[in-house]
Amino acid sequence: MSQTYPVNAEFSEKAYLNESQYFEMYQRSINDNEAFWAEQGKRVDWIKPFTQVKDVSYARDDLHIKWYYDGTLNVAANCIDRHLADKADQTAIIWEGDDPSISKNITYQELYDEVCRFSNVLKKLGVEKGDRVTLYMPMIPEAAYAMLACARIGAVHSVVFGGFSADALAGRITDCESKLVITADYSLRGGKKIPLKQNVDAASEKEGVKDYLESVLVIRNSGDEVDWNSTQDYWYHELAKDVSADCPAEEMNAEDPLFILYTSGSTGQPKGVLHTSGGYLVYASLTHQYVFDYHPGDIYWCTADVGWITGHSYIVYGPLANGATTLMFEGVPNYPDSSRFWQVCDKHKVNTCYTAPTAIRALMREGNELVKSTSRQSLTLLGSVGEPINPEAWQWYYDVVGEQRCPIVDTWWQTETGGILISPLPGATPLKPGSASRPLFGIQPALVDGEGNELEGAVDGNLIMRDSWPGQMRTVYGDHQRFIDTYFSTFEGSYFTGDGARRDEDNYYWITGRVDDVLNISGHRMGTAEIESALVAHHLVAEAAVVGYPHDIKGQGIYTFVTLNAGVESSEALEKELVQWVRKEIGPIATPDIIQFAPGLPKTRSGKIMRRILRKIAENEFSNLGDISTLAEPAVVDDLINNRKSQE
Ligand code: 6R9
Repeated sequence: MSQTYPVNAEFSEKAYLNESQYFEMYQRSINDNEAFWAEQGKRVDWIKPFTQVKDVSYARDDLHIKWYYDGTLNVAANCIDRHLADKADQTAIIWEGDDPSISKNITYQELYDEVCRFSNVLKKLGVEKGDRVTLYMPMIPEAAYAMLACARIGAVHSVVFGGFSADALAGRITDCESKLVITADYSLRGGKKIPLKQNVDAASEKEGVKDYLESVLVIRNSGDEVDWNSTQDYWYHELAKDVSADCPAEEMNAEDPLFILYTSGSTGQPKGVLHTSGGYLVYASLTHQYVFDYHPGDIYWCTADVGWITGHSYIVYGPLANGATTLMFEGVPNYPDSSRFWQVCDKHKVNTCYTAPTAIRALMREGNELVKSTSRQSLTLLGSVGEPINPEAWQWYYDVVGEQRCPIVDTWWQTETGGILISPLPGATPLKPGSASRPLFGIQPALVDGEGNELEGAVDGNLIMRDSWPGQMRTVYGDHQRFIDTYFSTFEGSYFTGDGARRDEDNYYWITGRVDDVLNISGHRMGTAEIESALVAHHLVAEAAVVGYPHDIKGQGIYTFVTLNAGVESSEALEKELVQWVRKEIGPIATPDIIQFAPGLPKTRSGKIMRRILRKIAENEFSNLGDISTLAEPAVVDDLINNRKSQE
């Protein structure tokens, strides 16, 4: 068992909450739930104050989740306008370019002007309240402007990660029927250019996209040439030339949609996770304040991309709702070299650095010298998100990066939860390396067995949530039944997270990973079914099965078993072709690490692929295959074992 680190006394002195204050506030949030959330609702400015706090039913035949639902507000006004009185000249966003010589500071006043201009450009293009707008953007300030501009005029943004392919983008445009895509000519990462506009062009040629897509708004970022379609494409800088830097903020109901964000599930099609306005903002603001113990003047940096939920809640909405200074980084951890993160910390005097285990592991592999070449004296708090952090990586982060001075908040949450649900509070929670520790306010985690029976004490089980919280997703866009089936059917009356967890004798939670067919590759969710359907779409592939296996840097790697059509010979060239094929179909994050050609896959007599067996083979655990007597053809297992490929 690893050691426990007591609460850092110096940190605790200055923190909002110490340990007993956390317990007291947590108890109140559970015992007097509505009163607690009514009070927290005041952290945002309402146009019409709410009188109703919560209307939630997790019952399958009447599933609904509503918070603050008779109140009205505008999210962008909460993130910008209300800070102008005392923070107009304070930096809202520090932007650090991919090129280390380029950065800029954007004050709250400048943010106001930019977002209003952007809003007016959207209006010029005919975007109205309730319309969906897809963003396919680099990590540049315009990504935040565009999100906030949508929020300002009541449009619903759907940010698609810039690393996704044209195909993946097309599917996400048609699913939510976007009439506008906002993109840039190119994005820049680690000195390499990614042709975003070209991908949008390719996406707009895909089936069904033109039924909805009317215009493409392009930010000039790299300045390189791009193809131009004069009936559809608009340069942002041209439209922005003659618009006003004032734009009224639309009055929105608390339950009006704020954004859609697609995420992988255990079936093929990504789900459009829908978040609404009031509750989401209250929750993002609350968690950002307490988990990062954010005080005015602190410089806060979350290294995520705005294409993921972490970027939404903890680069843009949470920090800006709190009037914080939030750093946005265009680049990657290892460019120009692997000290970049710490160089950025020194350059901008960053106090809080919130990143992912996969980045920590990759930097750890480069050794301590690069870290030690930087000062990092401004850092007081470190954070982790996206996947379980292994104790070795935690220890390195704590000892080497934070010099044992900075608490680490290991924050567990999901796209669906909108904000952090389980995490240490830096001034309140003794730390155990690898544990996300305790629930935040109003959060009631429980562990259940496969039948849904609640498990007590120190035990392993499926992680569920008993009650709602304001930041919870409200539905799957366009498919409420899928929302109910995915999250509220496995364990009646509770929200099922899809994760397994262990609770220890101190009531700390240790997330063990997904219990469904969702992989976690470098902290990014990838459904095995999505990769399988991409492979099967190749004309030489008959069948494919995808499982995860332990990977040193990425946490999990992608192991694919592929059966070719009869008469097709396997070859190294075909292997390479299939890898490229998946990258083109989904994007580089879905790149298979291993392709094993298999004449047959292990199946039950009813034809179901036995993934349990494939997982064991991928994990190199042949002695422990379990019962294979129910297989239609047990002999295929020997062939799979004999031809297992190992990680290079
Ligand atoms: C925020 C985010 C969600 C899945 C989640 C879990 C894993 C996230 C974690 C963690 C262990 C942590 N996960 N944070 N596992 N410890 N601190 O990552 O959202 O992309 O939707 O992924 O990531 O498996 O279910 P999302």
